[in-house]
Amino acid sequence: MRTQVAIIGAGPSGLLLGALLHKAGIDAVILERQSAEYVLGRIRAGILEQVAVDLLDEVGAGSRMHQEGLVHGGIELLFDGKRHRIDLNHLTGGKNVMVYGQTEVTRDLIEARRALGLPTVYEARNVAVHGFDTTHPSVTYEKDGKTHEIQCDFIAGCDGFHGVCRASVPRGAITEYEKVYPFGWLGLLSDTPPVADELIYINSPRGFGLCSQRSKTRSRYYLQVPLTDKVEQWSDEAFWAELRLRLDEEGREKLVTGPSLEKSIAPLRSFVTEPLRFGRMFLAGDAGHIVPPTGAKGLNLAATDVKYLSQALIEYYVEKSQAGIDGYSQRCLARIWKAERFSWWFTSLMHRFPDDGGINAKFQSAELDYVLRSEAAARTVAENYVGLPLDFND
Ligand code: RFL
Ligand code: PHB
Repeated sequence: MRTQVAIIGAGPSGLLLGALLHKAGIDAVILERQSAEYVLGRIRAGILEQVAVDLLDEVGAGSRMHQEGLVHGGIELLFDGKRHRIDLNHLTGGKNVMVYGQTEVTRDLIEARRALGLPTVYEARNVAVHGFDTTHPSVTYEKDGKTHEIQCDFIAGCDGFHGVCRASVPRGAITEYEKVYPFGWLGLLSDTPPVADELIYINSPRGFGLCSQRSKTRSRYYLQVPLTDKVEQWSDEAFWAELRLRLDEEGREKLVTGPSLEKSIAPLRSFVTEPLRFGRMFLAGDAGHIVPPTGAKGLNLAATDVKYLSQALIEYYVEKSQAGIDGYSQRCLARIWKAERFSWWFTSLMHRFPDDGGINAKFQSAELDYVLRSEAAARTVAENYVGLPLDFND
């Protein structure tokens, strides 16, 4: 079998790349290790920047998002039992974010791809990438007991943090920057109305908390927990009790609890791979970088990586120019490092750091006070939270 671009991974980055390439008349096949049901069962991101909203519209997969998504013009920061609103809309001259779950984004992209009859191979085992340092790369995989081979012009590594593409690059050709945080997030999804209209990011002496949502009737909450905690140790009752302790009085009164639909613990890390291009293979999304979720940037960065990659490939096929491909890494990394910086800063502002003698809490109070008193500082937070423009670094 032959295609122009072999895409590894059918998460949001692989699916969106497939859609952008199709729109430009470029053929692609997507190989995914899991089943579609498994991919849709992973509960992850909840916030889309305008840039990501625009990309879903661009590929014609945005209509349900506009019907069911919730537009938010602000977020709340809860410190010392008091809420402080960051007016995203006012501070950015009219920009907002969209509350629409990654599960739904993925579902819409899968549906759009199915409707167009575009090829996705689910449950592709032992995917391996070959010859990406030559002009004729290929990909092999196993399915139904047979080995298959796809010849291609390019390989797009959209296979997430634990994927095969980054792992296939010779160690000497890659630099990885990593910071692992000494805590994780325990998340709980429930069919209960959200505790507030907007998201509440909580800095409490007991640790960070986040009140997020998926709709008017479905909530997503997170608690900072030690890395040693196991999800089985946390009954739903224990989760709700701890969240109550981290909330303010109004939150405690309004919190509606219920059985969890899903509960999981995610570690927090900042991670960037340089470069993101290795001959004819590109890394995009979580395959190339991870942000701690505090800034809600992971899915959005995945979307902008593949926008840049699609532009580079379109330049190659339509304008017969290598320039976009040559500039891909640098263009993505300029955006990625800014999102990494913001996510690290917001994580540092909001979490309890173990064994620090209390100095971080003092830095955090001073930082918050500054953000609340200086409109320039608040605008910096808002501008980054809603997402920098796509051409910010060009
Ligand atoms: P994904 O979603 O991990 O998809 C990669 C796909 O590749 C497949 N795969 C393979 N396929 C074939 N062969 C192999 N060898 C393969 N190895 C892996 C996998 O099965 C998978 O289907 O990466 P992608 O597409 O780059 O998307 C990235 C996003 O998923 C991620 O950045 C976000 O979820 C991060 N994130 C958030 N991002 C936001 O923008 N806003 C948020 O509010 C937000 N909240 C979050 C988050 C991530 C979280 N966790 C659990 C990490 C909250 C949490 C708790
Ligand atoms: C979520 O709803 O899952 C979510 C929202 C905001 C974040 C992280 C996760 O910063």
